[in-house]
Amino acid sequence: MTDTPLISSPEHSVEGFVREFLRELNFTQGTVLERASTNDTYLALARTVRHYLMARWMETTTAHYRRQPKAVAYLSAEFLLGRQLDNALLAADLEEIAAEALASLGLDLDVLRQAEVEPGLGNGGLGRLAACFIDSLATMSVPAIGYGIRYEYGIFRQTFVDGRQFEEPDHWLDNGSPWEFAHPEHEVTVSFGGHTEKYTEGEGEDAVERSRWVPGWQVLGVPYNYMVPGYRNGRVNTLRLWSARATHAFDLKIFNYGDYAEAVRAQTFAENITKVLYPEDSTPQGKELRLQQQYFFVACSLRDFIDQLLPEGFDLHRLHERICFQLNDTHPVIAVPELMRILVDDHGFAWDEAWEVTRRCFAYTCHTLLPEALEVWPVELLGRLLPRHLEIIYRINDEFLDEVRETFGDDELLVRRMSIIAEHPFRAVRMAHLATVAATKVNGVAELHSQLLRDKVLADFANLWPDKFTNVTNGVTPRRFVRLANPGLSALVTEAIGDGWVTDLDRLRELEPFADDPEFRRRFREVKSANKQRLVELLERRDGITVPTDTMLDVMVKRLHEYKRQTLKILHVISLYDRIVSGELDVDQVVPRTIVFGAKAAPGYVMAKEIIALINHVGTVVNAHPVASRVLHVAFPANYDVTVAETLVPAADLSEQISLAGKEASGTGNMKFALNGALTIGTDDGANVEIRQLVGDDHFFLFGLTEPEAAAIAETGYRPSAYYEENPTLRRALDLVAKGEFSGGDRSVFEPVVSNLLGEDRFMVLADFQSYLDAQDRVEAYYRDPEAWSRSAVLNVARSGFFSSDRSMRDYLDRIWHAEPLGD
Ligand code: GPQ
Repeated sequence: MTDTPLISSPEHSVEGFVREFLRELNFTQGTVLERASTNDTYLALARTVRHYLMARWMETTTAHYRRQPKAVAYLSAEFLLGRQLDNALLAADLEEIAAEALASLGLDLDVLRQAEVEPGLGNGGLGRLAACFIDSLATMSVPAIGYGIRYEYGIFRQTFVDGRQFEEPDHWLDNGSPWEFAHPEHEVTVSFGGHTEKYTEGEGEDAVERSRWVPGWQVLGVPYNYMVPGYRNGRVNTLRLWSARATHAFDLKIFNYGDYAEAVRAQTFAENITKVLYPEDSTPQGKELRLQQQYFFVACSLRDFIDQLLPEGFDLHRLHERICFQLNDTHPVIAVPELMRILVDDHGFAWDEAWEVTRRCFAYTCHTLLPEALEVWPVELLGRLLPRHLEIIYRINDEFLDEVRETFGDDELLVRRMSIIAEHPFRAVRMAHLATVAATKVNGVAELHSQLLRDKVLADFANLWPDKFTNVTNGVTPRRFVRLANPGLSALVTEAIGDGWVTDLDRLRELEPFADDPEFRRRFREVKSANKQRLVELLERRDGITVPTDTMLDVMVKRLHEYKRQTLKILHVISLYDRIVSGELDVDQVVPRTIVFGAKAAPGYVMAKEIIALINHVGTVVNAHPVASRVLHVAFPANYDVTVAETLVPAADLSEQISLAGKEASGTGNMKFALNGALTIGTDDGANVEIRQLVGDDHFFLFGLTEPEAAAIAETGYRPSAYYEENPTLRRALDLVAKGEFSGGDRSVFEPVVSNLLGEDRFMVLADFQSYLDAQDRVEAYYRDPEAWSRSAVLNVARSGFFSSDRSMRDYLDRIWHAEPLGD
């Protein structure tokens, strides 16, 4: 088969760009420059940029079809992409051309940038990680496809009313979505419900008992393709997100009965599946619709890969030679029984043959250590929605438990612990166990996390299959989070060591000598200060928040979760306030700081929402206090998202990474801050451990219990009130909250927060309080010496190259996928 020749890309010049842009504005957007709205011009601009990438996209896709290399399919319920325009301009090397072209038409690229609504198709770290990974895979020319869900509503928009969080729907598609390509002609059918039936295949001696699924209802999955451009390497990979529609047959039948309204209702029912992203991060809710979402996207994706991307007649016994399905946490794990079903029921494989193939096609990444974050599905629900899959899971479990008994003897306690099926408090499928049994490899996302998975969370499995377990420390893409987010630092670094670092971040090491160069440090500080100025302007414009310029910028941005301990940070602020107001601290001796929070809470997570309210109320009081506000300022812009992060991270001096040791799997914000020259104050947790090892103890503010210490305290019985009783500073801070200092004298408002800390304090905030305050004192002292501070900051940049997601991808390729970049 020969391919039709491709229309060549528009001319890579200002004139070429102008021509293409005007064509788009006139012929696609249907307007003229003089009457175009900002959204019209943004859409025309986006489509123009798209055209430059189109030929590369088609060529990459064609190369994959032709050469049939081993590929990676990254299955993830979340891809938190962030804005697309800048990344596409960067990849296509069009930044300057576009700016000039637009300027020649009297348009400002900066203004058009702001018109883009980011696709918020993820909750936080896990979804953003997926977006970084597909960026790196494209940049490294690895044959890879991302598969996920095209939610009509992404993560909710957060607003504050009287300091309390309210949620509003995220209408991200309202103004048009120029980065996606719908392909209804490639729709696939997904089944649900119904029952299974036994039947006999063959006769006499050859007869085999088989089971088949008789589904109860079906929906269609329509693929939407997104470009994933590699950085200036001529490659554009694909992200394929699925959207649910009612089946035509279903419609027709009901329409023919004359029940028009019922037919439309059925349509809505089907389309509900991809309507909204579940906003719980690390705390699954076990909702039926969520299981529908999971099966829906996974079934679409497997069908797509097997039926569309493999050549006709491909021998599925060799499927593992062509693909590794990477399971991003347990959300896509229902893919395991689905592949078994496809092989056994649709392709007539014997069970053992099918299992042999299946267990070589999957790898599983676990992203948590919290027991409540491990997904389980009630057997009743799974059996009702996916009866055939439940049968398959039971059989996988039976054979697995036989293996356990063979290896360890009849240890029924062990068997019960390891079983894929939990019996208490209700019968349920443990998705992490299913994933671990099926996967070729299981990985954690930072050294400490992988160690704790082996030693604690999945210890029985690691005993059985020690070689199955491995680590891949997370990473972040340097394109978005340094090159684009921090143009000042990028220019400075490039001037010093050339621009090779953008795709080879280890090269940042070459900056080390510059840390000792006073002129370089001065320019580094200049960049930091300009970045702060940008942030100040953003907060003013976006939120109407006024913050001082040129103070120490102390930032804690991440989902609101008790284990992440935003309460510890706010107790520090309260304590500073208290000591300033009481005169214990001389206000003129305090280093002025601006403390910025950004955090969304899951809408049903009551305590997290109380903590948000507390932060906002403390902020109001501190910012209004005539003395305290001279040195302290608290800002909590609502609706923290990727776009805000891109301005906030480069401006930060101090990065707060203060989870209780042993609770944060990795963190990725920590990496972004270090790469942008913030110093970390952090516990010995997640990837903080590796950051500290790399940047050096002298350039990192460590505090708090270690994981073994915290575990030992939990073992012997933790008594938070003891810390309260023994530590007057802590007592005063908590008493201020309790007596209503931040709630207009009303003692009831934050009573739940205070009593939780004093009574339970599951994440040992009080135990780490003094150690945290001491570390903050060290921060303050160090910050007074700008030369020392900026030297450390430069060394943080120079030594954080390891945290590129390109390195993460190399590790996955070597240790897990055994796939390779596609050469020219
Ligand atoms: N993470 Cl289980 C999420 O963002 N959502 C989740 O549902 C789970 C984990 C995070 C995790 O908390 C961070 O420590 C990691 O850095 C991040 O995943 C990416 O691995």
